[in-house]
Amino acid sequence: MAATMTKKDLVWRSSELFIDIINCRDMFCQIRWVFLFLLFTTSRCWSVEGYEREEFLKREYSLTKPYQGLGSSSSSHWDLMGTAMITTEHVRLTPDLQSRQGAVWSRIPCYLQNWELRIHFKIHGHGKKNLNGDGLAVWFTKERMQIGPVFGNMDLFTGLGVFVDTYPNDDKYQERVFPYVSAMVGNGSVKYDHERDGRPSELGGCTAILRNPSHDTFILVRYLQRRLTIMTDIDGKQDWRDCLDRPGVRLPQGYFFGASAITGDLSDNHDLISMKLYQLTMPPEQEEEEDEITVPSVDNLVLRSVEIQDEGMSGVSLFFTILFSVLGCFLLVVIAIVLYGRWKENRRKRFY
Ligand SMILES: *[C@@H]1O[C@H](CO)[C@@H](O)[C@H](O)[C@H]1NC(C)=O
Ligand SMILES: [Ca+2]
Repeated sequence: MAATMTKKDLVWRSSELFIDIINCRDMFCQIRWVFLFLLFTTSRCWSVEGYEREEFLKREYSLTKPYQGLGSSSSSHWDLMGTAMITTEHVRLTPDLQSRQGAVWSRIPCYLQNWELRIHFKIHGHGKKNLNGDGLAVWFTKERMQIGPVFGNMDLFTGLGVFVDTYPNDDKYQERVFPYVSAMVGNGSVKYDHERDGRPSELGGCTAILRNPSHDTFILVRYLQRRLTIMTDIDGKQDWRDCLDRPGVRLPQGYFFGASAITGDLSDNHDLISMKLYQLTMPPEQEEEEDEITVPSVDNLVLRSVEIQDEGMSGVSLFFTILFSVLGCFLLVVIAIVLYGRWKENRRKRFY
């Protein structure tokens, strides 16, 4: 429906231009109109970014104000769970209180091939920097409505998780400044490593200073031709900044959109203001015939697994083991020599 409306719109505007051209008296004016018309039509086409975003959001996959009947009514497209609560201004996934988990889940599986999700949210609370937590996540997964430890959702999920991690659990790596936005693709058997802030399985990410903002904060997740792109708009400048860009991401169709948040010993208000889903369309000649994807995966992804890290550690400990063994042997030899000397001396003393 959205596509036909855009086309109708285009035809209407074109005919208006045409009338203007006819009304033009001199040739210069007509040329100018033709030029403008060409510019207008070509810019409407795919030239700039190679794809088109439909103007109208997909209502059935979007969560917007007013959140009438959300969760309760049978006509609602979304379910609420845990501590998630609706106000007129937002859906509060968790309040600024300890040990809360809340989520919203779309009821309708999404079969769009290419899409863009824009999330308008706000994370705020009383805690000082790094004395707040734990963050929120946006999901496109096979499973839905399962409270759990991964930002309020189940572990071993199947699909895409985009995390806004506001607390550094792993303080070994001081180089990473939090809050940190990252993404992970799970296939049902990869664990999210909470203690290491998900580093072993992450596809990439970026620092995003977005807590207690004085302006609106947004994250954009785009899935186009197996390319996952994440951008942030958190400075109040209405400008998207690159965060993550990864080709070769295979996500099956028919998964559910959702958002969740969690607090632990530390807390924050995790507020969702809107989630807007847009369909993206490619020009027909660039549309690829895709084999059906059944299990989510990422091409050429090497999981930085615990084993690899352990090998690195044991390499260091091996060095020290050898070092101390050599030192130990050296010490034993020294002691032996000293003892032998004493023993020889004693024997000499006994002889005389
Ligand atoms: C899931 O991913 C892991 C790590 O890449 C891999 O070892 C495992 O075989 C995958 N499982 C399935 C069902 O594809
Ligand atoms: Ca964390």
